[in-house]
Amino acid sequence: MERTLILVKPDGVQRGLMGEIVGRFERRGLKLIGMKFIQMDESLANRHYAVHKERPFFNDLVSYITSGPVLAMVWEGNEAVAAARSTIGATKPVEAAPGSIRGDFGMEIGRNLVHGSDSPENGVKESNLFFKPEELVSWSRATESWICE
Ligand code: IDP
Ligand code: MG
Repeated sequence: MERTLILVKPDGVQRGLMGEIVGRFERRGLKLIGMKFIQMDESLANRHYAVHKERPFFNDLVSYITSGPVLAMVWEGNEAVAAARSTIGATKPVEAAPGSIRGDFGMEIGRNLVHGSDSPENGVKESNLFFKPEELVSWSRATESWICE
């Protein structure tokens, strides 16, 4: 079972797209195990985007992600990382497939609405960066056998 950390970034929150975005993961069949609405500070942003530290867009990225509240979530499922990334779409919204979140709502890479972990290892690491163990909920979904054989 994999976990992925999903963020509705500040542009998604400001544009009133939280419900739309949550609904897409929910309808896909991923299972929500944690959710909180937070203002990221610079220290959390630096840790979350540490792999991008040397990139020319790093400072803009930190400003963007800390510019307003984000909706942070952990979603669980078989191959949850790949499933979430295909629901999110390509990093550059103009190249993202129509039907994906970025392909339906985005125009620019610096306003691409959503974050999703890029590997199962990072799914666990990033979930632990945003959530304490007691903030994640273990629950049985009544529809489970209709989503997974
Ligand atoms: P991902 O979000 O699709 O995994 P990454 O390559 O991990 O994409 O980049 C992290 C975030 O950094 C992107 O979602 C985007 O917000 C931002 N970013 C990536 N490349 C650029 C760029 O060339 N210019 C501006 N922002 C960028
Ligand atoms: Mg990434």
